[in-house]
Amino acid sequence: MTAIIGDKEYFKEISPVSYEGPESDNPLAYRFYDPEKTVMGKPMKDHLRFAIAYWHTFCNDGGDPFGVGTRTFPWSQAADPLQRSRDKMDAAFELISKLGLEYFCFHDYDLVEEGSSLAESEKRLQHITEYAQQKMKGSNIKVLWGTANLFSNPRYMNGAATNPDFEVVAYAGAQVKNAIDTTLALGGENYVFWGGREGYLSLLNTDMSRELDHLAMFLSKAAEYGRKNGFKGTYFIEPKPMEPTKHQYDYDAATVIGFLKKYGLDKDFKLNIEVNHATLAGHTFQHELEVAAAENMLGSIDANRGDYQNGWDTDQFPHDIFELTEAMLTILSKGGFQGGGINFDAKTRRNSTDLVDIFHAHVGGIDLFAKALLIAEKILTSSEYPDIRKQRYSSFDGGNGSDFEQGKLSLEELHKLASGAGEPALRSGRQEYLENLLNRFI
Ligand code: XUL
Ligand code: CO
Repeated sequence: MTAIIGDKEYFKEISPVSYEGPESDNPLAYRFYDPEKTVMGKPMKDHLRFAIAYWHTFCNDGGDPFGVGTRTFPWSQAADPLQRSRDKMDAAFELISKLGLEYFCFHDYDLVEEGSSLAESEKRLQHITEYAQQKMKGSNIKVLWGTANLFSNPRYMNGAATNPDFEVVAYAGAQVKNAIDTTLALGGENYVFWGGREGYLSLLNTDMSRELDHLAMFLSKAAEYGRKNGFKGTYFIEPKPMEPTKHQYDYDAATVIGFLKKYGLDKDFKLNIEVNHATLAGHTFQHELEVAAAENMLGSIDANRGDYQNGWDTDQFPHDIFELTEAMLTILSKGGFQGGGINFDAKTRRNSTDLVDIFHAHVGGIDLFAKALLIAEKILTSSEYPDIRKQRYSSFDGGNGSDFEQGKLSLEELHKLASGAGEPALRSGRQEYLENLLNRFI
C-alpha cells in the first residue's frame, strides 16, 4: 500500500492541523473548524465538504503575464514526467491529510502534464489513476470533482466545444471522455464544466447561436457518456462572465440556468458558483447562490475572493466574514449543496513563496467558512432574522394575497381591490436593522 505521507514528506516542518478552539493563538490551528461538531443536525464537515484545488496548490508556480514563476516546488523536480506526477500526488495527499480534509478537485492536466499526443496523455492519465487508486485505498481522501483543461493548449484558442473547427470540437470530446473516465475510476462524486474559452473575443467572426447549439450538443453527449458508463454524480456548470475570453457564454447563474432550460439539460446539470466569478459578473456571491438555489441548482461552490479594486479573477483566499456569513445564510437555509462542497479555487500571492504559506492560506479559509457556518446557524435558530423575512411577505399568507399566488385573481380583480382600498401603507424593508443584526452575531 502507498503511504498517505510519502517517504519524501514535503511539508516536514508542518504537523497535522487540528481544532484548538477560539482561544488558540496558534496560527496553524483551527479555531472554529471542528469537523465532528454538530451544526443543525449534522457534522460541520458534512456541511462544508472542503476540497483542495490541485491546479492552484500543486501546479501554480506563481508565473503571471509579467514574469516567470517564483516557486520551485520540490515535487516538480524529477526528470521523468510520470515520476513528477507521482511526486505531486504524494505532496497532495500529504497536504490534504495534514489539513484534516477529505477531498480534492482536479483537471486532467493537473494530475499529469499533457503528452505530445492524445495517446501519450492517455497513458499518463492511466498511470496516475492507478497510483491514485492505491493512495486512496489507504486513506479517506476522495475526489469531489474532476474536469478537463480545455483552455491551456493553443488548439483551444478559439474555444473547445464552441470552436468553429469541428476537428477541435472532436479533440475536446476525446479529452472530456478521458477526464470522465479518470473521474469515474477515482470514484469522483461530481464532474465540472467550466467554460474555459467558450465565448468570443469578437462578434465580427462569431456565429453565436451556432456556437451555443454546439455547446449544448457537446454537454449532452458528455453527460450521456458518463451516465452510460456508471457516473451517478452531478454535472456542474461553473459560470464566469469573462476572462480569458471577452465574453463567456456561461456568464452568470441566471444565464446558465436559461441555457440549460432552453436545451433541456436542466435535469442533469447544477451550478458550481465561484465567489470571484460572481463579483466579476457585477453580482454578489450571495446573489449567485440565491439564483442557483431558487432553481434547486445550487450544486457546489468554488471558494475565493476578488480584489474589489481589480477587475480580474485574482482568486485570493477568502477573508471577508460578512460576505461568507451572507453566503452561509443562503446555503444553510436552502438545504446545503446538492452533491458538492467547498473547493478552494484560490491561490497564494506570487510573493508568498514559502511552502507554509499554502497552509496559512487554507487554514484561514477553512476557519472562516466554519466561523460563518456557526454564525449563520445562530442567526437562523436564535434571532429574529427568519421571522422578519417571513413577516415581510405575510400579506400573501392568506386572503387576497394567497388567492393571487394561486392564480385566482385576474387583473380586473386586482383593479377592483385596489380601487376600494386606497393608497397602500409604506412598510420598511429594515435593511440597516438586518445588516446590524448580522454584525451583532459576527
Ligand atoms: C477559472 C476557474 C477554473 C474552474 C475549473 O476561473 O475557476 O479553475 O474552476 O476549470
Ligand atoms: Co473555479
